[in-house]
Amino acid sequence: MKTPVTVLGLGAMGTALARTFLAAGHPTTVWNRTPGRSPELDTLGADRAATAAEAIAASPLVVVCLLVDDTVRSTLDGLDLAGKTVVNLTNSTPDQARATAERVTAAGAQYLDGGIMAVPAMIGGPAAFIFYSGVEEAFEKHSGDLSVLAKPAYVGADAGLAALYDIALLSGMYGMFGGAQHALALISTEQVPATSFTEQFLVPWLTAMLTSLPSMARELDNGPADTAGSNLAMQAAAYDNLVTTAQAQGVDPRLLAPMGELLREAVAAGHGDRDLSGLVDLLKTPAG
Ligand code: FVH
Repeated sequence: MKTPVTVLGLGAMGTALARTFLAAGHPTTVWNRTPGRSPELDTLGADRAATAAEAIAASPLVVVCLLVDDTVRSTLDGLDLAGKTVVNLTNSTPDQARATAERVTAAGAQYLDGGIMAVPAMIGGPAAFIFYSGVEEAFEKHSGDLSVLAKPAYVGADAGLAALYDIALLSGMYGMFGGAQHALALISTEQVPATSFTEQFLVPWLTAMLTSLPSMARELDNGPADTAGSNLAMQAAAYDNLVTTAQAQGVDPRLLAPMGELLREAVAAGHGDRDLSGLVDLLKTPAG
């Protein structure tokens, strides 16, 4: 028999998680603050618990997927978690994850924090992965169960690490989307169709540029190397044209402008011969 699983939270993501556990044959108990959400799960065989406590009591493996950290706290605090493995897939900061780990551990459970790198439609599919951190024994015990949701990637015993990896990837994603939104705003000022511009030019260009990331990462690990013809002094000089063009076309440069400031700072600090990896150290400085 497959491990019985409880899913707390039936938002878009919790529903996808519960549906995927059910499809894989796990006896699945669900609970949601607002009763009756995602009725299709009943047809698929889910047991619906009336309270979070009842749902937790039903399974050794408890997966939590709520809106934010506060909701996890208010849902779990005071409940009997003895002997359970609690896997919290709610988006959290590293510090929030560590604090939840302490509370859940004090309540007698083993804790894993998780960062889902997928949208709900990707759950159970080949491109989805989930970072986990926390008690390694709990991960070893349940990685098979959790792998039905997405490829599991265990990143360490510090419960905050999965959130750090998750937020690092989300930060990269929002930077990429921010650049793309700006490009689309710019091009639409001349009535260029967004679809053809995106398919013919934006996606191929961004895809080509992404291939330079591993060499930048190697520089961070191994020290500066050849800039391959695109040094920061050149980029800082050209960047002014990005902001000036945005303003001339009536596009707000607020997503773009900070990068220009950073480039100028890097050149002023003597890093003009580096490539974009030279900005990473500059970003780390204020936080120490
Ligand atoms: N959906 C996505 O694309 C992303 C993908 C990556 C991971 N995130 C994170 O997953 C968490 C849940 O996201 P979601 O998409 O399921 O969010 P919603 O559809 O808005 O559902 C929210 C659930 O949280 C429940 N909830 C809200 N407040 C409370 C509370 N005070 N006490 C108990 N439960 C609460 C809500 O219940 P209800 O409103 O139906 O009663 C939903 O079950 C999230 O951390 C994402 O960042 C998703």
